[in-house]
Amino acid sequence: MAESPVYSNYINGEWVVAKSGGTFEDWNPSNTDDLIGRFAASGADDVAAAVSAAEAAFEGWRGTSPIARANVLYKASEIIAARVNEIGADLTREEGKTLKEGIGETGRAAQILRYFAGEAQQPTGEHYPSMNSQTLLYTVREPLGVCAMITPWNFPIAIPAWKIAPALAFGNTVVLKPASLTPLCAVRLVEALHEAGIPKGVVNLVTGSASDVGDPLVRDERVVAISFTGSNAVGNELKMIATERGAKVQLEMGGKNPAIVLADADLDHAVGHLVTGAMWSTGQKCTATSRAIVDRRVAEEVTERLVNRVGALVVGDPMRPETQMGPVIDAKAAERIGSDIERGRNDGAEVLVGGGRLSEDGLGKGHFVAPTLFGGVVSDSFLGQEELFGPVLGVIAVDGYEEAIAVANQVRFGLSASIFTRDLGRAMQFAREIQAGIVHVNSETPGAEPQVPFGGYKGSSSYSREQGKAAREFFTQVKTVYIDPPPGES
Ligand code: UN1
Repeated sequence: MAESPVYSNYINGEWVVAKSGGTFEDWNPSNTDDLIGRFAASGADDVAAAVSAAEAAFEGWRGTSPIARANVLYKASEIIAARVNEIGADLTREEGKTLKEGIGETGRAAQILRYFAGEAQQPTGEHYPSMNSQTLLYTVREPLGVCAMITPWNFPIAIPAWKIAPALAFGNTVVLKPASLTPLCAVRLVEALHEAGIPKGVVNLVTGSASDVGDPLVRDERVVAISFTGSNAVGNELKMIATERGAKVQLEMGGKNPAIVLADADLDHAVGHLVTGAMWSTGQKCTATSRAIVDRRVAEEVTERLVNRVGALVVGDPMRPETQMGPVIDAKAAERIGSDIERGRNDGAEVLVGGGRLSEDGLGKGHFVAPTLFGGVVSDSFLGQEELFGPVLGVIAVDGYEEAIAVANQVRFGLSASIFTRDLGRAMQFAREIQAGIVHVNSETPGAEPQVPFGGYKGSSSYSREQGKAAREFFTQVKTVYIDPPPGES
């Protein structure tokens, strides 16, 4: 077997091995013979060194002109854009989404950096009238300090970019702990920032497990803010630990996203979006469509079309251009999704397409799960309530809009939601009544443009929002300044 590359942490502007000297392995989910590389298996000492570097760099970076900060972000975006095919291929090899999606996500990371280069140059305060006509009264937004980012494997470059870019734009310094299943994309992002001239200590990368790296990072008193995307179980625990010591916390967690199809919808259009919303990226998006809530009058027709479209999806090696759906992230995920599907079946829902692992036709070396369609899902069941985080879509038939919206809202999550209809009034009513942070009319539930806020209602988030102007709210604090002229002068 060829020697696999070894990647290091990035601390204080240098690539350094873990203090313990240990490494962990990163494997290709499509091919269990393909070892992508070894990464630093870091611990509390490495975290402490990274936080110290970020702390020492903070005064310099906050004092750097926002225009200069913007230039670094812009340059990093250009570097990533120039390497989009190369990094996109790394992403696909490491995460398993199709090459088109891997390249698309990398382009999105470049776009996010470009956007926040622009944001860095926007006004950050407001001028107010004062009770005293001589007083100059204004607000200014200032950075927080050392921010930690704990990022998931499913968007291994876009999510680190959308957390790091605003943090840096507004003058904070950063320690990134990426998911251990996808550390290579984090390395690629940090390489771009390094080459773009980010000063030493401003961005630091520490790889390793949640317990050895995530935990000490969250507990470090010098880390003043934490932005996390991942599971509800981890997010809620993190929040308790961090808020207890007074840190600012932002959580992006699960979804059980509904797409309502009313009887007047363009069914072909709706079904196309249901399939891509549920199955692209192998359903591993927190914004993926997992419940098709369909008016009973068209349920049979929608189901029939879904059966055809889901059944025709080309599953396989995500590097091949004809592939539409790759593997899930690892063996554990494949097993869990397999048993969740079993549970759905035992609850009485009917598997209409797929329904298990795929290992024939050369797929035996990867973690492949068949795109799966369930009919007859009951809202109040495991399949109707729980996030599977895999390529599984359930159809719930309902009697008209009123039942559809009630079912749509009957879950503990509220990230994104769609409705398909030609009735503008209904669409507007849906936009008002749905309990979700992101609402789509006549388009799929996933998707997040960098210039608008991203986040969910209820159990999906922690009330704060990412991206757009909302990112500024999280990564800054407000200072209010009253300036009066010295006595005798006016
Ligand atoms: C998208 O829908 O394109 O982890 C982005 C996730 C979300 C990002 C979704 N935080 O899936």
